[in-house]
Amino acid sequence: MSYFPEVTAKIKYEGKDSKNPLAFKYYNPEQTVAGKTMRDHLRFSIAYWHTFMGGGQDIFGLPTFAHSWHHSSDPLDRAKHTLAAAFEFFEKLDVDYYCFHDRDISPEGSTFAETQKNFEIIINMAKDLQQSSGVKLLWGTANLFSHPRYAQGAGTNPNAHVFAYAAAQVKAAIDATHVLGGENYVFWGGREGYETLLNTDMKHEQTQFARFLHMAVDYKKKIGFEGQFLIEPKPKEPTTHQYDTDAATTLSFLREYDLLDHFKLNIEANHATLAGHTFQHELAVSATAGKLGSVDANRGDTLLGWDTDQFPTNLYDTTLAMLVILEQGGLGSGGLNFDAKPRRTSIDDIDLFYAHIGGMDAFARGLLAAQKIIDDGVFSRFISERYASYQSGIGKDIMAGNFSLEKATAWIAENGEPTRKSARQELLENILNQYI
Ligand code: XUL
Ligand code: CO
Repeated sequence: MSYFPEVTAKIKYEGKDSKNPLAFKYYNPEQTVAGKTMRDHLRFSIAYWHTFMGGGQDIFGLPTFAHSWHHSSDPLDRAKHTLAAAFEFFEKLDVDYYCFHDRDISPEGSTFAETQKNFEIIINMAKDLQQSSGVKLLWGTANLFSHPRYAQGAGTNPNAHVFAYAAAQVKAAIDATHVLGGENYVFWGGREGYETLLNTDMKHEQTQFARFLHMAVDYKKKIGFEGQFLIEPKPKEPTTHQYDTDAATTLSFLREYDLLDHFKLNIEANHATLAGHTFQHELAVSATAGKLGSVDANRGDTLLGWDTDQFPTNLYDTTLAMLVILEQGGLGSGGLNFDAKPRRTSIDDIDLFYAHIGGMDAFARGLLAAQKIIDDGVFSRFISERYASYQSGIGKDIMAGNFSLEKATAWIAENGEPTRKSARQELLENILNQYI
């Protein structure tokens, strides 16, 4: 049985002049770029929740998609069909990785035990499908935000009973990720934030959230799970104030609560926009701290201002993102996970293919442009010259900690006014355009 009968073969690279909508124009998985295949550079991953569980619903409207794998009225049967459709999709799109939440891959039961039973059945099936297809798990995570019990948070819930429920759910999700050989495990603080300080003890919530994460770190060590723990910053939606607002805030939280050694960040493009930053900024803040672990590749719509989770198509964004990724030496155990959904008007199953093909081509072009920028030393040469005064004389003393306010006063008395230099922004932007 096929869920995607219109796609009769694996999607292939046909080059930029191809008119075939079911072909890659730029993503050529086996093409080598700076000693590594495009496949290994980009490590594409499919987000289970959007691609297979998304129905096209939004806050004003009902689902618009009618996927064949959702037809069964029995939740577990539906989950099995969905999993089979997912692996057919991974193989036809020729993508090596996927990501899931516990509650999108398997249904919530009427008790905790029944939920765990469902999860176990589906995880066993996923294990077999991974083995037969060679597709791997980039990361697993727990959905601690959809169920009404989590309305006031999970690790930050004012009720310890809810905290315990969330902790038990995370244990099962880490176990599943471990069994499936997941390369990472993600914590997105869905409802870990607050709406009003009139009912919130902020210090308490942050401290209990840190306890939650420490418990996960202890458990990871105990079972020998080698995957990387990741935190995914997001500034708002669903709560007004999220504790993991952006990369800098999250790094500071991890440092304050002695968690920094155990986590890296999963940076999502649309979350960066919502935080009032560029995607490149959030990637660079993480990479500068040695903490850029993985990427949720999508884009927002600045005219709408909410988390639209669109597929990435902007070549400036993909090029500048790949520049940061290449400069830090690649994605490591992370990947480019398409946390993105087709618009609710793109109602056909085939639209899922078009959407992913476009995103993959956009990142392939970003990779090629970024590598050329690096090879030509375009910006790196300018930047090192811009800071050259710190290589000798007083600059060297400043960086070595051998300067002081008194020395500065004496030195300025002798040397006077500095010579001003242009930062050349427009020229550099013109040069960037030559590479896009
Ligand atoms: C929500 C979001 C999540 C995380 C995983 O905005 O991005 O899907 O990626 O929980
Ligand atoms: Co995400």
